Amino acid sequence: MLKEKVAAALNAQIEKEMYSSNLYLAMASWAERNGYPGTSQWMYAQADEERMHMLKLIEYVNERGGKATIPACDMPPAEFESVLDLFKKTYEHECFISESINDIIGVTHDERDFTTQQWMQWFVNEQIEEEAQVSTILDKLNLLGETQNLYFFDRDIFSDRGNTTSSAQQ
Ligand code: OFO
Repeated sequence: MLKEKVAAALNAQIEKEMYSSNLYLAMASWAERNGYPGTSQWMYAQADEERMHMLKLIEYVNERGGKATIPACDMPPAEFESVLDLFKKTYEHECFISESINDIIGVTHDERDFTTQQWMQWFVNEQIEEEAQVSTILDKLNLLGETQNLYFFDRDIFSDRGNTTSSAQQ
């Protein structure tokens, strides 16, 4: 049976994963409207991954005798400045999520819930991967520099996902 504080922390994370999914959907939609189909597909795929993270948490809370609640969610922004802005915000958001995952691990430690602590390791690894992946994309965008020839970046970006979606689908 999940302890109350652990269940509360996991439920708060469900909301964050839902927001992440909606944030990336908003980014996908912006990219689609602004002529970046590759970036848009990348963001749609990212939104799917975040939804999968949310489902993973819901299932775990219920399986362990807790009560997963489905929250209302803040509305993400609809407008962004540029493709670079999208990925800068993605990186910041992923760092925020990593902190949040660490906080949950702190709660599981305090509550001596070592089962959940171990289970959360999947999310720790996922965050390492996601931060690294977005940081690489930011490096590429920065290399393009001021002129930002985004045509080739956008054409190539979706193929980058090929190597990275697999762990989220486990
Ligand atoms: Fe982007 O990560 Fe969920 O957890």
